[in-house]
Amino acid sequence: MEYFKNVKTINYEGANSDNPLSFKHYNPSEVIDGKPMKEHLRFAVAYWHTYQARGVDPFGAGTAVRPWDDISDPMDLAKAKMEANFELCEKLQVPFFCFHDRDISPEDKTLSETNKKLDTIVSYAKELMKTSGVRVLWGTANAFSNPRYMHGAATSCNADVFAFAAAQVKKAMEATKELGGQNYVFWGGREGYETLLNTDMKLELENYARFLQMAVDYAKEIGFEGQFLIEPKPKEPTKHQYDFDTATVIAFLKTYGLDKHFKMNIEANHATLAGHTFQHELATARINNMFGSIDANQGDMLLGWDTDQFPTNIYDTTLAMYETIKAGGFTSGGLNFDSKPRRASFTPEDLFYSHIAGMDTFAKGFKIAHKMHNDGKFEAFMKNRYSSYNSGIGKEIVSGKADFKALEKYALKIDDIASSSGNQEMLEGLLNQYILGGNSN
Ligand code: XUL
Ligand code: CO
Repeated sequence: MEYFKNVKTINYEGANSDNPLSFKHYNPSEVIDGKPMKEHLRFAVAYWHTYQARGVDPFGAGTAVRPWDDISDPMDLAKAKMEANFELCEKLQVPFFCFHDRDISPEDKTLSETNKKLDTIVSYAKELMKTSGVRVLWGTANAFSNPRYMHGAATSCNADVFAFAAAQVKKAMEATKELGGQNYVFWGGREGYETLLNTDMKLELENYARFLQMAVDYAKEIGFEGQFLIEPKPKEPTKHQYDFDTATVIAFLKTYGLDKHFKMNIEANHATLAGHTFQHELATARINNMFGSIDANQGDMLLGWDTDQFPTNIYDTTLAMYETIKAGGFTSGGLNFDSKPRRASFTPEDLFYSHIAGMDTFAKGFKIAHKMHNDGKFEAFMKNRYSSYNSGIGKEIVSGKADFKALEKYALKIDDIASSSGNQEMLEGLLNQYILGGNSN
């Protein structure tokens, strides 16, 4: 059955096309640096926003109109959504999707019943993969929606909840492996606290580390070779999330000897909630060799929560792709649209318009970033800015030869320190030249 009857395959029609159901910048087969764009960008659809979200907000009911609205049996509905998923991904030429266990299959009364249902849907998805090229970028477990997780999952005060979460993650890892998932994501749903008056932060963090170690051990046991990713977020749903930002997560992983098993899944809106730019979070992951994958979206600078809007800001996508290229590009990771159309964009077609806008913004950002990187102007500026470390006293500092006494001896002889300008506005103008077009573009 065809779910999105009003939409045919979305094709590249060029920057001047009037057809809203076409790509203006994303040309999947265009080869850049020896690789087609689809392999550089590795787009993915997020199951939860695309098929589960109804547009509910604290002031009103869902508004979404979806082709599966008349199906009431939970398993028929789950199957219909899986069919719709393959159709949407194929029509959008998106090669991957990402899912939580509870997105693709409903929860039942007991864990064993729930697991049986998940097995049925996983088999069905595998069946659909036989005739489709669409694959899984990553899977994860939803260990935050059910009321049992009110105090957290791995960081719950209740050991039974820890055990239940472990069982759920074990099963979600098996499902991800079964579906050929290239990564497995840990986003710390409710791993955090509301008040330190009732929270043993030390025990909770230690338990979280124990939990992740068990996941590492189990992956080895079952031969799951996908990359483990942690997705930082500073707040929401809890007041303080333990995986606050990339630097915090790296420190945590290093403290517990887990760092070699994980990379980062950086989400733009989580970065800005943490008071960082998207670029900052990506750069922090990159310089620590922990760049993994991206949850592509954008927040609203005037709102303090995770609005998960489709990314349409060309400056942000350009700088994100610049960091991605500097990190060597995606290996197992990709660009997952952890984004949802606004509540008033309620039609099935809006699912396509919104993905097209996001894909085009990233495709254009990638092309601009690729040119910036190839031209090397920013890199050359930066290299020159730090050139005092290439010789003389600078070289002695970075090679570890200099100590405080040697530096004092040197400093006592300095009469005048020559500074050079950081030229920030010149560089921002150059970035504009790349983005807006001009001699360099
Ligand atoms: C929540 C969020 C999650 C993760 C997966 O803010 O981003 O959807 O991406 O659990
Ligand atoms: Co996310």
